[in-house]
Amino acid sequence: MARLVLYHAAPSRSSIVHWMLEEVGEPYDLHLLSLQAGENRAPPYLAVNPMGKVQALRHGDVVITEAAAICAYLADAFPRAKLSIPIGDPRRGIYLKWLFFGPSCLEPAIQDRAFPRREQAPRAAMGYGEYDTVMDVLGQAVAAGPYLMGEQFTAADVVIGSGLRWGMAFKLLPQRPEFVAYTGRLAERPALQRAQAKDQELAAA
Ligand SMILES: N[C@@H](CCC(=O)N[C@@H](CS)C(=O)NCC(=O)O)C(=O)O
Repeated sequence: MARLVLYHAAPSRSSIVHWMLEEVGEPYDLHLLSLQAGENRAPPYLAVNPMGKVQALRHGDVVITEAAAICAYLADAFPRAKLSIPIGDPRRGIYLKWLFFGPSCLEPAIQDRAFPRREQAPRAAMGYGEYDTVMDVLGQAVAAGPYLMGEQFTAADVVIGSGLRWGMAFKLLPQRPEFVAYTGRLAERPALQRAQAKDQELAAA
């Protein structure tokens, strides 16, 4: 079986895939990079991810980048973990919607809140529309629970859940009761707890 290697820096966005790998439950290695020392911009890592960003996942001969793509890949590659909605199941469309909603709507909305534009961009020109709509849509999506796809926890929860956790921690998202309840349920997952504990250890080292 080809080995899984996560190019990782703690704390950073690569904690998203770190959590996902814990959910998958297959053995993996961490290849640590120091962002402070600029290792992510040095030629050896640029050969892995020319974007110079963590994260990247190596699986045998294949390298995958972009958190949501990696989570989708892992969910499909290891179906035993039941983190994907399989091809042929009509609910897969909804699952894919949430996987893509993370990087195309939630993250840009958070980033624009963190780094406001000098001029308000026209709603029609913004892929995510506007911040409040993104919050309302997500609030509704996580209200019923326990997870985005109902009873089944999936890779989409890792992507959206990570965005909500991060945004709330940095006070860039409102403490809506639905968000608090949903991220509270996620925080109870042993896989997330393991990844977090390891990341805290790495950050302190
Ligand atoms: N779209 C990328 C975003 C990755 C990203 O922005 N990573 C940050 C860490 S949170 C990074 O590598 N920053 C270092 C830099 O750009 O120099 C993904 O989903 O993996």
